[in-house]
Order: sequence, then structure tokens, then C-alpha cells
Amino acid sequence: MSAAKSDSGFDVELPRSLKAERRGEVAILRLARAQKRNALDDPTVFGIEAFFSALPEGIRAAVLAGEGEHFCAGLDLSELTARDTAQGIAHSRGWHRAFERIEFGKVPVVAVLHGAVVGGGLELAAACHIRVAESSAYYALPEGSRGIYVGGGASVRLPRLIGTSRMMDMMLTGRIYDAGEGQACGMSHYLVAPGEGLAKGIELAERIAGNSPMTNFAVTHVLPRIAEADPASGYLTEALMAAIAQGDDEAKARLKAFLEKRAPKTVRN
Ligand code: 1HE
Repeated sequence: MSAAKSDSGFDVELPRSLKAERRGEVAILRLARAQKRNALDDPTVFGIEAFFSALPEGIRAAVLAGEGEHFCAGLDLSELTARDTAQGIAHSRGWHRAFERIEFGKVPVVAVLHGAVVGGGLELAAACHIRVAESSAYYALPEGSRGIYVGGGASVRLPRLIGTSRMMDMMLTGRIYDAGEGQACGMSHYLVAPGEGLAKGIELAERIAGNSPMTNFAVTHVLPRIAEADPASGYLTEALMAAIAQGDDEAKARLKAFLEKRAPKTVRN
């Protein structure tokens, strides 16, 4: 483990496979195990959990990226052979817990994807709120050919992005989607040229950081629950959230700024 606080300002112990950096209100976490293609071993997964559990005050958005030629080669397969069934369940639940710290954490998270985004790497990307893909990115679920099954939340999160039938195809046939296909079917929100992903991810994170924290909370914590609720409960929850948001001082200040012509209009670039 290396103490991240001294060199990055984060009050959390991170393994060597993770590097943290702060840029104003944006936290940047990098997978830094390029020699193993950023494969996710236990220390890395626990480190991701610790990092997103302990984001300091003043951080309002985060970026998750990978060093080297690939975002992430998924589960560290060398750890898998030693586990029995009960340990396998505990391991998968550990990944669920860690990735929930991203999905339902303190701030929205932008993933920057390049090269292999496969297996557990795709599960990690799917737990983030926004995905920026460089044109080198490709997506696969090699679990099918390795004789295993996804365990990091893909069964829940990937169908929301690309649909159950595409996920079935990926697992049964080993189909690989390139970056363009991934963009077209909903894996990524933004597609950029090689080397431009991090800058785009930070630009988006800075924009997100400029939103009211209440709105960001509503979008990341409440919207996904409403989307899966029965419509009657969903409409009610939406109304409650809308009322809570508009009652917030920041909303009042922002609305006043618009009415006094001090806020930007919603126009096309
Ligand atoms: C690894 C892993 C890994 C690389 N676990 N060690 N994921 C997969 O099935 C994908 C497996 N990886 C690959 O297919 C390839 O490594 C890549 C296409 C990602 C990259 O290829 P390449 O040619 O750049 O690198 P490489 O030579 O294959 O790998 C470099 C080193 O990283 C090598 O180790 P070395 O000691 O020989 O140098 C590889 O063994 C090592 N490495 N990927 C362990 N994944 C919660 S359930 C989730 C289930 C899954 O994620 S299953 C999908 C697993």
C-alpha cells in the first residue's frame, strides 16, 4: 500500500495499482497497473472502494481512467483459481460493494475508456455515470469463453446500457464491439480521438462539478431508482425530489440569476 495523502491530498491509503490526483473540484483516479493491463486484483478493488468512500469535502465530480494501452483487462485471473464456491460469492459481493461506492457515491464519476474494456473492466465502466471512449476502446465479456460468469454487477448494469439481448450475444459468442459500435449501442456517451479522452473527461467533470450538488444527487441517486420503480411510485418520487431541489437555496439563487439575465442561456454551441 502507498499512502496517497502525501502526494495527492486524499486522506486514504491506496495500493500501488491506483494513483489519485486532485484538480480543483475534480478527483482523478487512475488504474496504474499497466504491466498487467490494469487487471483488477483484490487490493485494487478494495482501493477503489476506499477512494470513493472517502472523497474529501470540496470534491464535486470524479474521473476514472487507466494508464498504459488499455483501460482494464477485467478480473485478475491469477486470483481466481484458488477460490471455492463460498469465497466466489464473497468475492463477487465485494465487487458489488466497491462499485456501488461509485454508482451511489458522493459525486458523479466520468470513466475515460481506451483499449481493452473487458470483463470486470466493462463492469467497472458501467458503474460510472458518464463514459468517454477513445476510438481505440473495445468491449467484450470474455467470461463466456473462460468458463465463468460476470460477477461485478454486469447482469444488472449492462442491460440498462445496451439491452439484455446484446449482452447475451457478447457472452455466448464472444462478440467484441469496437468503439464506434459501442458508441452506437449505448456503451459510451462520447467518442473522441486517441489521447483526447482524459481532457474530455476532465472537461465534463468540471461541468458536472458546476451543477448544484442537489441536482447531481437527484440525477445519480434518485433517477435510477425512479427509472426502475412502478410509474405511480416514480411520479410521486419525482415530485418529491423536484420540490426538494427547488426549495434549495442554490436553486433559488440560480433561477434568480437567470431571470436577472446573469446566467447563460440554453443555446446550441
Ligand atoms: C492479466 C490479465 C488478467 C492481462 N488477469 N493477468 N479478462 C480477460 O479474459 C482478458 C485477459 N487479457 C487479455 O485478453 C489481454 O491481456 C489483453 C487483450 C487485455 C491485452 O493484451 P496484451 O497483448 O497487450 O497483453 P498480455 O501480454 O496479454 O498481458 C500482459 C500481462 O498482463 C501478462 O502477464 P505477464 O506476467 O505474462 O507479463 C498477462 O498475463 C497479464 N494479464 N490480463 C491476470 N485479466 C467480477 S468477475 C469479472 C470477470 C472477468 O473480468 S473475466 C475477464 C478477464
